Amino acid sequence: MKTDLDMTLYLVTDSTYHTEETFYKTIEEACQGGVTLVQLREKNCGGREYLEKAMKVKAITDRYQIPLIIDDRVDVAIACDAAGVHVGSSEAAKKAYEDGADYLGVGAIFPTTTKVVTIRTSVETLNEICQSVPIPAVAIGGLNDGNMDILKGGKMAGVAVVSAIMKAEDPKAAAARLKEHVGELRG
Ligand code: TZP
Repeated sequence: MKTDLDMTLYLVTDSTYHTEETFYKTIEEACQGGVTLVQLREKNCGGREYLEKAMKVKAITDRYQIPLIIDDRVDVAIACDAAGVHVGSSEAAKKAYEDGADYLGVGAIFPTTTKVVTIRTSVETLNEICQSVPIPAVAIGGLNDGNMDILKGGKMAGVAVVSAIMKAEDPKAAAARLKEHVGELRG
């Protein structure tokens, strides 16, 4: 995986509440709004369909020079020349690092409406993790413009969101606002 990724505002996609058209449009607008990294996350897709989607998303992210990560499928990541693959791990942070993880997603910071098996994680735990492993950690889970102040002063490399962009009426504006907010959090 490329290791110099900018994780400031990390969009994790969710196609479940989108038509094909609005799905790609939302990703494109999020790129225009300033997301710094995109993960294609599909949980109900066969390999061929996943790759087709990955190629389409990659064509979009390439236009904005934004790296694309593929969730769970190394073969799809290689086939579409993605920047990396996201491998979910329920292991403790240190173990994931020792096993070779390049970065960690830590959460859920808040309850999430996205379909995912996760446990709540406090900001204190997030900060402890950030200090105990030398790889970047992004905060994830229920985060949006209205509640991310809770992360103020945190050592995370960035903030990852699904709904705050994928469900936004104006994904470009939402991404721009979120990115500015992450910048403020870091002071
Ligand atoms: N991993 C931990 S929480 C989560 C993932 C993929 C979902 C985050 O979604 P949302 O909509 O930003 O709460």
